[in-house]
Amino acid sequence: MRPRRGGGLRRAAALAAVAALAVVPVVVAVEVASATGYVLPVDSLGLEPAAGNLTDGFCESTVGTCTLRAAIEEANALKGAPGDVTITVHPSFAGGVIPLDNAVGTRMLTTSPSSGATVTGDAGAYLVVTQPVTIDLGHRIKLQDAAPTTAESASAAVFYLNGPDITVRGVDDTYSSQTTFYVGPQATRVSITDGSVTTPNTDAKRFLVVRGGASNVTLRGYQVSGYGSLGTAADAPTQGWVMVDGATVSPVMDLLVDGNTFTVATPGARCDTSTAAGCTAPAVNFNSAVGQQATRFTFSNNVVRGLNQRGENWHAGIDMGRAKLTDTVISGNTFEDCQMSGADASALIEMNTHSTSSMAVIDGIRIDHNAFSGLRTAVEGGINSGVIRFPGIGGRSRASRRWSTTTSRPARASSGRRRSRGCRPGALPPR
Ligand SMILES: [Ca+2]
Ligand SMILES: [Ca+2]
Repeated sequence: MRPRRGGGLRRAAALAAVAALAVVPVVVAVEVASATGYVLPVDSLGLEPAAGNLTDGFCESTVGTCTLRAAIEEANALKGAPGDVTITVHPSFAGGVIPLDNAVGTRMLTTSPSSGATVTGDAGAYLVVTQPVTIDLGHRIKLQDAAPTTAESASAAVFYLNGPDITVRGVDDTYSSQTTFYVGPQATRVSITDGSVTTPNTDAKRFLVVRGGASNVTLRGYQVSGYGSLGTAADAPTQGWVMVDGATVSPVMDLLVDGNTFTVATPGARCDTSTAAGCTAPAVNFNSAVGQQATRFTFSNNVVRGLNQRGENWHAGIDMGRAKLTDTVISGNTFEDCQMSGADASALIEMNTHSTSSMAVIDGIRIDHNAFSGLRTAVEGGINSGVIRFPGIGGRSRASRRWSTTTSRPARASSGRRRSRGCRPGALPPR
């Protein structure tokens, strides 16, 4: 039986529907939700575009189903107020995997979103979100490269989020041959939460790209493993987990990465591009070009696990080595079982590079209550690397700086914002 599509009722109609159908529990759940606006319940694993009236709040693709693409196109056309439009998985739909390939017709965006940026691999995007919407796939629908072992078999970003008040949650194991979540320059109040992704190999290049101009972007509650691995630390990187790109002119404002787990698949294995085992990348990387800017970047309550254990390429846990950052907070994180080179390679919290012409410019940073466990160095007595490395002498004249650093986590666990009890030569603004 084809699942019922119960979405898109206006408030009054929704209330009437509740009264009329209250004896059917599943239907009640859908219709009550629609009382706050529109609910667009996906009941298909296709990528057919929307058909018919795009602003009646009724999700309908060219083949009569409600595809995720059709639901997003309807949401974009509705231009609802924040919280008004929700895309869910229909309660009686089994869910599954939406296969992604290189057929251009399956993409909402067929040109690269990378203009003005450095990471240029995304040839478009399968799904483009430009207006307020909550997309909650409830861990039931995934989008995946249909030929994961074939290079560049799905060469577009999966989600291009480029508008206001967009929440995406419950999206597991979603990847193409390029970027999973690409947050564009028009993005504001965008939240990506509550999911888990492990890629089958390194053909999936990046988990998240945040472009300059984006503001109030939150990544929270994700477990991330796999994806591409960088070459040497000095390379201009195009692969990894969270990357800031194209912010050399307009900064990223208020980027919050909180409560996530970034894990190297099979730590200690030789980096195997066919499985992503052992491949390492920074959890957050501002290194796509010199001078990527962010104002109020916060990296808090995350776990970063298993970096550099093989010692092939040395990567920072957070690579700010060539960025320009204002009022940064790195707090409450745990770095587990990571290895440092002991030689002149990346520190776990890196604000330096091998070049004085491109090291970080840091104006206000608080680093506190982070824990480092299972830490190793490859070279006993190595003195040039470290847990935290600040910009060197060559960068000292380039900006005023306010340091605030402690490296121990308090014995008493606490939630919410933690305040440094260590040296705070310059107070940072309240967050
Ligand atoms: Ca419609
Ligand atoms: Ca592939």
